[in-house]
Amino acid sequence: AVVSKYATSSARHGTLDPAASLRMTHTATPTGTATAWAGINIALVKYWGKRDAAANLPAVGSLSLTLAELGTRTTVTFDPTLTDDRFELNGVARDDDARVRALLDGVRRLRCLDRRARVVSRNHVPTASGLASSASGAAALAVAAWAASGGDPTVARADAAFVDLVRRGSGSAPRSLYGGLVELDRSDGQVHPVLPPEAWNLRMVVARLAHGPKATSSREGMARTARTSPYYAAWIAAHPADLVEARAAIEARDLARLGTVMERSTARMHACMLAADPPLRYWNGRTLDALDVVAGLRAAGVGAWATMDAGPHVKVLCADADAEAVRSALCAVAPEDDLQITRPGPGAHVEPR
Ligand code: 2P0
Repeated sequence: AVVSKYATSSARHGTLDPAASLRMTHTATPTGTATAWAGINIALVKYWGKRDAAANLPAVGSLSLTLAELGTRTTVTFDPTLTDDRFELNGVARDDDARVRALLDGVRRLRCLDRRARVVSRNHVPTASGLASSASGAAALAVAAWAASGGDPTVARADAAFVDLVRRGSGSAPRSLYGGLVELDRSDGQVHPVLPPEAWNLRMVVARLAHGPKATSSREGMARTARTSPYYAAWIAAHPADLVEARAAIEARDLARLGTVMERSTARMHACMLAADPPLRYWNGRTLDALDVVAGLRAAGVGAWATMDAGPHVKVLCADADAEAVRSALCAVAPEDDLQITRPGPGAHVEPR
């Protein structure tokens, strides 16, 4: 039998050897296979920039909403007959993906396992387009691999060593480990649930405004911004106040206040990127058209606030009751197939076989 000796006290405080707390006391006879779902998360207060590239520690904290309908489903099988890891994404073999290997190696290290894995993953969101598929991808992979090794992911997500592993996969991925509103702490790169998905009737209307991958990866974009943007120091300095404001808005369930700080954080992040050399512009013309639509909705009394990440797509935060009005207004800039009303969703979890 698998005996997982999970000494949470040392792990929680991150003092002793965090890896030791995750190791199993007996040789693993893993359940072998597990499937996990992770929703994408959209930052309301943005993360952009790293204070430690090796550990992928963020230069700023962040606060996000995990979504129910968009995300990644991944099956991991630790297979004793394999001599190498296998990875398939959306039906295409990508065996040499370095981030997938690194994440699997991390799970093997923490779980004292040496079997290779077969990983089959599907994104229910456009890949690498600036719609956060790297976050849901890393979270789903980590949770599936952890469960396939016989571990309990709901325990692991509170553990510093596991979260470090997920964050190395993608800086925003730990936020997908929890549902609803989630905060990632700058100080230790750990993640904390702020409000469960059912606690507030929020909606995020997603407008997909381009097809195909983005030109510059977030990782490269962040490095360039930190190296060349004269506004980078100001972005870092002004950022903590946005987190304080967002927490207060959530506490008060004040959507207008939360939407306002989200738009401000978005504008400051993109201003900082635009000042990089060469400039980093993830928006396209339709991004601006969508922002005009949102401004028009607000002028007409509809509570709607927009945000953009490392891509041209616009995500509009609103109340449940206004979501249909927002979606239909956005028909002016995108075909119906590229618009979706999404809800707050659960954290990454194992799905029943
Ligand atoms: C965010 N983004 O907070 C910000 C806003 C994009 C813009 O986190 O290099 O895939 O793996 O840490 O997490 C996207 O970047 O980058 C991102 P790495 P990640 O959601």
